[in-house]
Amino acid sequence: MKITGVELIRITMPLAAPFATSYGTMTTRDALLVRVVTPEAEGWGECAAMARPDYTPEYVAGAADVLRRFLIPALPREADAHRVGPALAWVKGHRMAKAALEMAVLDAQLRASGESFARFLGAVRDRVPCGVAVGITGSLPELVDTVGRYVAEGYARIKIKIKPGWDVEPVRALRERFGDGLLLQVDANAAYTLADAAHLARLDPFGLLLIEQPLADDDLVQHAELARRIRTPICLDESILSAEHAAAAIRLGACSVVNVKPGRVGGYLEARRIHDLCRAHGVPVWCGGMLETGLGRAANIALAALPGFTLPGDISGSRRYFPADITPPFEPDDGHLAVPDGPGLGVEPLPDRLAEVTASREWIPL
Ligand code: OSB
Ligand code: MG
Repeated sequence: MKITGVELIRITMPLAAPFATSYGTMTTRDALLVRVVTPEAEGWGECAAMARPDYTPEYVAGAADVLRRFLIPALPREADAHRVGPALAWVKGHRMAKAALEMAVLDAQLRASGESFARFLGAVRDRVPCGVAVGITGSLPELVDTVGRYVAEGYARIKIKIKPGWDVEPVRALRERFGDGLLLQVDANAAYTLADAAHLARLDPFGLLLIEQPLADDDLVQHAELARRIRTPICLDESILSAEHAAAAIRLGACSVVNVKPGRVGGYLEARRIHDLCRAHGVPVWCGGMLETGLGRAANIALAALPGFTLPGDISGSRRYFPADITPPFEPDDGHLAVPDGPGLGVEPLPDRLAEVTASREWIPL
């Protein structure tokens, strides 16, 4: 099955509500889609990069550039996802761009063979529990109100974004309103330093599932030290770019939980390796999110159905993100999403909807 060309599609999707983190506020999701074309089938990839290089160094326009300039020309002509990573390994970094290309090749390959992402990856469940990530709000009442609506909708686990000045009090407000039974975790997106250890220990009494990425991306040793000073389990997101990073973090005691984001680690194959490694070490993993469209969401749901994904992920219904998605929306039922079982991703963009949100398209023949 030969790849004849690759299309890069940039889209702009208004978010259902602004999403605020320790590093900034987003109101639209500017994303890059990759369409791989073969005579037998086409495949879709979604690049996790955001418009700005604020969560990780990659950003949409940079990802499009490295794809067109280096990654797509280096792609093996034969559509075989296992060959994509090795062929692109000489390019340093740019994992989100590489992941999007590998995802599109894998989708084309699986659509042609009739196999689903879930089956290919080794899923053991046909539905996954939904968690939801709640941004920093303007006030505590607004936070309690927002979380209350998600709890009423059946979300199994709540994650709130925190930053210095917005940490202990929001957690206290949620525990007071919803009790100790609520599965609650926090995500700092690297906003603290080790000097904040005593302050972060003030979260200990609240019985959080975990604190995600409290310190800087490169601070593995500091995270290990922090883990000795607080009781809340530490989960790493930004720090984990590969299975090697995960192995080092576990060995150092820098984390006891791992957030697996396929884009951040270079693709679904590397994500599965991290899952396998963590499972072998008894380290729970969960599937992170990057405000994906239905394409990335479909693949993430398949990944989250693997046996080591024992915690609910940042996998919410489509409407939590977008008033109108580019695929038919994923709608939770009883707080769960069904794992797609059609060939490949099992979903495709709705052509009219995709056209509405498309900012530019570029065809790159191979
Ligand atoms: O840190 O997990 C993060 C979104 C964009 C970039 C980074 C992160 C997030 C989220 C939202 O927390 C996850 C989601 O629901 O898609
Ligand atoms: Mg995170």
